[in-house]
Amino acid sequence: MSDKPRILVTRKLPDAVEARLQRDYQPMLNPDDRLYSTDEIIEMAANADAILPCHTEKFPAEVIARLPENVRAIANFSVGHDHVDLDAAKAKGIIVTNTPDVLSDATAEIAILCMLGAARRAYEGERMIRAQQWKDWSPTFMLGAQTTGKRFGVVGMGRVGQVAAKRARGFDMEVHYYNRSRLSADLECGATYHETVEDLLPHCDVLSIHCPATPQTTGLLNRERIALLPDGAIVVNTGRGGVVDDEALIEALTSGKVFAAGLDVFNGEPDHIHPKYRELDNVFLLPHLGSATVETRNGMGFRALDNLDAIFAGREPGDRIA
Ligand code: 8YV
Repeated sequence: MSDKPRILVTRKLPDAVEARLQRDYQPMLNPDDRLYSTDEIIEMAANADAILPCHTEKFPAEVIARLPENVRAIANFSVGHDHVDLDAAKAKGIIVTNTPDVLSDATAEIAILCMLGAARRAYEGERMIRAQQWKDWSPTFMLGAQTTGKRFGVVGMGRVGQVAAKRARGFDMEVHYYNRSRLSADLECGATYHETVEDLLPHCDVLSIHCPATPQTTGLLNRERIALLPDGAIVVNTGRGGVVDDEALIEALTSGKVFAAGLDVFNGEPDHIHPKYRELDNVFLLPHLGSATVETRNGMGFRALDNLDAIFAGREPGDRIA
């Protein structure tokens, strides 16, 4: 019998990642990519030394409590970790890791796509052509908002926020940000720091959300804060849906207070997002594609495996979060 560690892999991962798993571990793979129930995960975990989940599998305290003692680690295939109760894991002695850095470029690309898609009315244009409704052109046809030279405001200037800001500078945008702590000058790259979200918002022609979902950031973009944005601002969210109060954003999109929004993440995703988003023309919607490139998904898998390699070699994993 092999003495290689047994890894419960909850979702179908890229081929190169699964090949490395097969080489170095005894993986329980999910070739059909079926979404497992919590009960199934608990049951399969009886034969696992570690679990390699995605954000689609939830580990609140009550699930962590039910995990068998043989589970030594949860090596996430994600940078976000709002799906895992870190305190509960720590209390139970389960090591938790994530996959930072490797998805910053891909997610920042999607932020810029969301910004431009929203600002330049990409959804309306796409739909018009596909529906054979493009009949005319005129100087006042489908005018959008120009972003070049405008102000790009970032909430959450972590790794992804910093790359998004760098890309926005490519559009000559002036970068403003709020972060729990101010960055050093070399990371700030001339961006203007605001000590509170309230201070930042009036400076955002484009507001791009990159902070993690925490109890403190839940519903952060609410009615009162939206009122602080300049009229006609653009809202971009590639972080987590929970940071946005959907009713408030939809109200602002309907009134025109917010010109348009580009959203890659949602409350209730994938199939219980606010239905009104589907009806609005001034939203550019993507199904959580932030990290969805071959390079990045391989990078995330390899990073999760690097963490597992360290754990099972008795070393400290590079991306330990609990
Ligand atoms: C991933 C993400 O696709 O890593 C994250 O936090 O939001 C996504 O880009 C997903 O979480 C994978 O589990």
